[in-house]
Amino acid sequence: MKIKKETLRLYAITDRSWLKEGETVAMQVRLAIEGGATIIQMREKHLDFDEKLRLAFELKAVCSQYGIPLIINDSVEIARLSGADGVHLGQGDTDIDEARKILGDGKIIGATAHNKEEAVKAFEAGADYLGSGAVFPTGTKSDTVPLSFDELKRICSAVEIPVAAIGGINAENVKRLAGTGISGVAVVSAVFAQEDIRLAAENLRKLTDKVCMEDK
Ligand code: TZP
Ligand code: MG
Repeated sequence: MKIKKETLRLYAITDRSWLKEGETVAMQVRLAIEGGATIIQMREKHLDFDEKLRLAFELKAVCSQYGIPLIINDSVEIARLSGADGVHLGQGDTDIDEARKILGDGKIIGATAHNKEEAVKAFEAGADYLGSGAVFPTGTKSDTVPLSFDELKRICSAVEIPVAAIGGINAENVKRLAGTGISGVAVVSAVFAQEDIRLAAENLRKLTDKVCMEDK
């Protein structure tokens, strides 16, 4: 499904390791959306299939209340069964055309692209958006490879779908992405690890809006 650039503006990715006492992922997602997250990804690597499915249903209900799309990381099957809005596929996950056959044209398929070649391949295979990084060092994912701003620029100009930068992005460094052509930023810790999730999302959304508007 074609998505607007603005939909990718502040892409908040869940991580239950940041839950405070008495807090649930659904509560965190609600705060992120109220602060200005424009799209949510459920990324819970350590849950088993049934737990992931249960959480996906719960998050879908929250996201639907606000009209915000819910994307499932890695699993086409969880995306399909939960009625989520789409799936995000890494280079090692299901092929994009296979995912499209299962989910249909009405769903969003996002893909990871580490360079221009992967970006063009994913675009031609029918991806609706790209996630590209890591643009900054991150403690959230251990196996990231640095992505230069120049390569990010090449990725953005090579495809006709929106691109979100990912990896170590926060309120202090987001400005440095101006001029790359990104449509938004995808973050875990800059939103979900913060004391006040709603305020953190609101602040990062404002800063990211500025970065992306300047590029227009
Ligand atoms: N993929 C590339 S970097 C990354 C993922 C999932 C982690 C992003 O997390 P953070 O906390 O925003 O650096
Ligand atoms: Mg994956």
